[in-house]
Amino acid sequence: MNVIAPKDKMKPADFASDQEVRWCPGCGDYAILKAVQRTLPDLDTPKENYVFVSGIGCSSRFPYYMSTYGFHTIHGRAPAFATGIKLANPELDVWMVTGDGDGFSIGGNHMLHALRRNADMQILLCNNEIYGLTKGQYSPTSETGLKTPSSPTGSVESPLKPCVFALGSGGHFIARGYDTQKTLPEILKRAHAHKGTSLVEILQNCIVYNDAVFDNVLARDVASDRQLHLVHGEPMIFGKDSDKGIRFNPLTFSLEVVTLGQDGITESDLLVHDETNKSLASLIAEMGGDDFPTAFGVIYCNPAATYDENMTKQVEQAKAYDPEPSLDALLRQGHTWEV
Ligand SMILES: Cc1ncc(C[n+]2csc(CCOP(=O)(O)OP(=O)(O)O)c2C)c(N)n1
Ligand code: SF4
Repeated sequence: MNVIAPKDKMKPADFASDQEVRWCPGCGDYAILKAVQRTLPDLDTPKENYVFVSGIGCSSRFPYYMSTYGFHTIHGRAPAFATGIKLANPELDVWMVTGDGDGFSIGGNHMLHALRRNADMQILLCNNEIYGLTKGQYSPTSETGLKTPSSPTGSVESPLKPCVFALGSGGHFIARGYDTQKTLPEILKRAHAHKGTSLVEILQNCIVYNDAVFDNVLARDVASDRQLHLVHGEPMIFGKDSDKGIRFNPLTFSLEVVTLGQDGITESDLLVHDETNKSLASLIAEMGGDDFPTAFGVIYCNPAATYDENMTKQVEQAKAYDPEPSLDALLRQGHTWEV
């Protein structure tokens, strides 16, 4: 009897290419790259089926550094390439990597339709709230008042919130993490397990043009009070003494931060995370700023039929209806006329 030896499990190093990484020393993109390389060996995809697709920006150099198939495409148009790749060969495991400028400025419209269509792929949004590659102009996610070469007296725009945008666009999987987060691979695995378009916003430090912009949420001394790590089915508790929580106030139809033990408040008063609840997801996606912690983890997960499934089905139906279609006949049907 022939025994087939089990294939050795891939290692993170197997996904690192031989290209010299050209990000600035200390850039958050390094940690994101490592997190992705740590994630892939645990997935059930054959190595040759991975495809990384990006637009233009520092973060969009990602495919060069992965030892997988990849496309470094044009500014803002990665969703169109990624969708086309998935439709042409649904066996492929498509990962799109983009920045806040690439994905939400020039690429905002394409991003909207990718989320709405729901082809099965992962979108990793490296959000550093700035244009890194073009030397620090403000981006759609930059804070109001940010002074940059293109907003010398401060941006007067209100920042776009990627997770809120994704929910509004009809996205079915929306999560948030940050570059140096130890559990980022777990979030990426959940995104991968979801059948449909998954958007993962990853807060990413640009050490050169927007350094420490997330320190009010991520710095060690404030982290436990400024971060809420979501667990489906668990009450929303945070704070360094695990004594703070999120409650829904039905009178104001809004969330509020409460302290356990104060005014008779107990754990049973707190909201329990339900990642399938879209109304709850939109309240959680908005959290942050001075009054609320920022939510990390899976904000929304509610699978639906995917674009690639629907399209494959439609093609099969069309073939069954007419096994020998003629393009010429198709062009000549209906209203045609001689000029
Ligand atoms: C059509 C077009 N317009 C503008 C540019 C210039 N450009 C290249 S990258 C970029 C912004 C990148 O910012 P972001 O997506 O946030 O990525 P980061 O570099 O911060 O990772 C711009 C405006 C371009 N390459 N092509
Ligand atoms: S400019 Fe910013 S985003 Fe670009 S490589 Fe340098 S640190 Fe990273």
